[in-house]
Amino acid sequence: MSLESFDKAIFDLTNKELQRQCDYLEMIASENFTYPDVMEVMGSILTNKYAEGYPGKRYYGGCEFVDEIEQIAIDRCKELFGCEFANVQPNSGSQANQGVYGAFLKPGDRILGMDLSHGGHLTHGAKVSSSGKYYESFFYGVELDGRMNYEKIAQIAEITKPKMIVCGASAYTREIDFAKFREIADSVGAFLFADVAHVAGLVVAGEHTNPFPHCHVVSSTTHKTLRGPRGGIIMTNDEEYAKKINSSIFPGIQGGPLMHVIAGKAVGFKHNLSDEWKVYAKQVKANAKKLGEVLVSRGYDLVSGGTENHLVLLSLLNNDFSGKEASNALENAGITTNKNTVPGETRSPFVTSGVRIGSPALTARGMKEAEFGFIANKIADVLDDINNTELQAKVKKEVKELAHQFIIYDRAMY
Ligand code: DSN
Repeated sequence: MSLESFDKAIFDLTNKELQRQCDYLEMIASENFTYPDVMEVMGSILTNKYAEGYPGKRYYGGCEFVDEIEQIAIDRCKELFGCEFANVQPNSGSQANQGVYGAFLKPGDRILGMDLSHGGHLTHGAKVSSSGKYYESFFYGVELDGRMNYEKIAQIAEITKPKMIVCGASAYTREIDFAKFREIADSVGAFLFADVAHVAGLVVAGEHTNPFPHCHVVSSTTHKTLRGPRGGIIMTNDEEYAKKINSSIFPGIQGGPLMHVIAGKAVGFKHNLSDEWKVYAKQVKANAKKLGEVLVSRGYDLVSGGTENHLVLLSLLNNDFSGKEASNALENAGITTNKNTVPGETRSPFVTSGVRIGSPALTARGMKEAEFGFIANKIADVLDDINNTELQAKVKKEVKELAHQFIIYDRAMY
């Protein structure tokens, strides 16, 4: 029986979501459109298989084919990042990070990560996350110019003496200097952990500095700039660390691995290893740059003044409307973004003075600088007259027309 006849409610809602993804301009910096072949394998019979353990060392029979699949995913992941060991089982980026902490820390140990309100991530020690509950977390941030000050981070490390330093961000527009972080970590005898979820797709294309060989352990998600299935990975060059990571993930915090997703990771990695990937990653950066340039030319402030990666962070500290109002107005105009705090924030985290805008998803649809210039002007038009709902409706029609020129999925693919 088809999904349509068995469960019309879920069938219809999934189609509505497909329509939304096709009609709107997806500019949430952490989202992307994965490949139909990745979705094909994720929707396959591989979901039926239990394979607790690792390739060649499973607790169940019948694992000969999933062993090969996981090994291919591991080998491709290592090739991509240029590292020696990879665990492709984490179900998400958060679980990957939880697995890293479990492998190297004891409850109460000190970690030093980037402040969530400065562009860090919940799992980098935020008090509401288990990373801030089980470990004693301290934070560094960015300066008012939106950039990390490595000397200041070194001073904070010197004072707080963390066992682990976490680098990596969710809303940072400049390259992260992993070598400098390693110097800081070495100066206080700390372990260096990089979470490159946001920039991984750029890293593997050589469009962002590689965290290896500087970091002891690296985690990432596979669905953001990497454009693969939703999930996590952990990598290292040290065999002893790899063993600790493996047991921290299974049996530490996970049971049976999601073999259909691991197969999706393998397929995604094959895309990431292709020559086309380098073209895509370069375009992601060029598009974000264009977006930023046009917004600045229209009088808008960007945190750090521009971007070196896949996102821009619009600062509304000097505007009389908030990040929340701006992202709502843009949503009404068919442009999906998210509100974000900015350095020097004066509004609450539920309101904010910033909007994070990313280029990965629309680049996956084939859009280039010309389209990003057009979109940036539309964003500025909407924000210039933020309460004009008629204008929002007009822009919504225009961006839908643009979106439909860049087909990403059709019903037959899915
Ligand atoms: N939720 C992701 C982001 O938007 O950056 C991070 O996990």
